[in-house]
Amino acid sequence: MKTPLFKLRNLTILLFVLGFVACSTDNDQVPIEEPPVDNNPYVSHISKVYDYMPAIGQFTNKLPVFEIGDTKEIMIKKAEEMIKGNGTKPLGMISLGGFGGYVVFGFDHTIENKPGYYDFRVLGNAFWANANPNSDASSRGGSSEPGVIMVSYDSNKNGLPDDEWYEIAGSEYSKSIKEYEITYYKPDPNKAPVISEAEFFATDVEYIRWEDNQQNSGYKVKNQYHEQNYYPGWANSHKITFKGTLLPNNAVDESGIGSYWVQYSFNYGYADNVPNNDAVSAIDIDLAVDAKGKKVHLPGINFVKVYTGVNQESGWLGEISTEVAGAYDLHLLGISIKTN
Ligand SMILES: [Ca+2]
Ligand SMILES: [Ca+2]
Ligand SMILES: [Ca+2]
Repeated sequence: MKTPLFKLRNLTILLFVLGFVACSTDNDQVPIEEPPVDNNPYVSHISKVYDYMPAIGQFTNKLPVFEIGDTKEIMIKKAEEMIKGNGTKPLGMISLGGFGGYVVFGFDHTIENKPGYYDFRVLGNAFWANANPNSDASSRGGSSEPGVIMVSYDSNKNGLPDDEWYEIAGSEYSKSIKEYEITYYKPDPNKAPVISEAEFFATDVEYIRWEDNQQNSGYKVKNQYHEQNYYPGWANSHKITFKGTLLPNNAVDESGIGSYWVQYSFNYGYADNVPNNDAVSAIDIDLAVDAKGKKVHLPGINFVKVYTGVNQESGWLGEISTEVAGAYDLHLLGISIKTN
């Protein structure tokens, strides 16, 4: 399969060039030093993918491709092939689907937590919009699909991710809902699709039913751009539940008529939130907190889990779904970004 460099929706948003530039946000908590040239598409220090389960999404079963008969183990291997670097061939990309879809990977060495410096970076496919109809926008936007990052140190030294996990407390940590839970129900392929004039892009506005633990429920929409099954093809159960920290919605219909959606970036601390060569995509291990929100100091990390952190449909752009295209150790590459 030829790996698409961009999502179709990302390419399409580029066609909506209207002549404004989204304003940068002023925030003294974000890295101020730009990294040297480091957007090398060949570098990832991931050595193994331990787990992969996307949620519902327009790229689920496509990135990576699911073929009839593929087991979860095969899909994990396919995900690994995409995001494990070998230094010679370009990396691929995996999609995590909507809220909760995740990947767990590890490195062949401990990424050191250098005091006062950002330590690693998760690669995604975020990019800034060329234009934004809202010239008063207070943050940078375009295609930002923030994923929550969790880290773990191999404290029992057995080479396996069976140690305690810590969340990287990004800029939205205090505004997020902890212990959020969402359940998606497997769609019945024989169900008659529901069409809505308002959602011109949709081929079924009641495609996949979902319920969360905050008394919300709704449907995930199927769009005309992606016709495959959006429910993971290897998941046999009639429903699938994901848990985690829910970030605020970040997509806004800036046109007011559904034609121009901007997915705004958060200030710091997430995957697939800003472009890979932007200093804000760097992560400081000292942002890690335990399950009670208490700061922890880790000597380094061996494992990372990334999951889609937002539960939002952004019109014809589809659901907010984090992509992962690798990860690397900033220190190993000689990239030095101070935390203040
Ligand atoms: Ca650090
Ligand atoms: Ca371990
Ligand atoms: Ca993305």
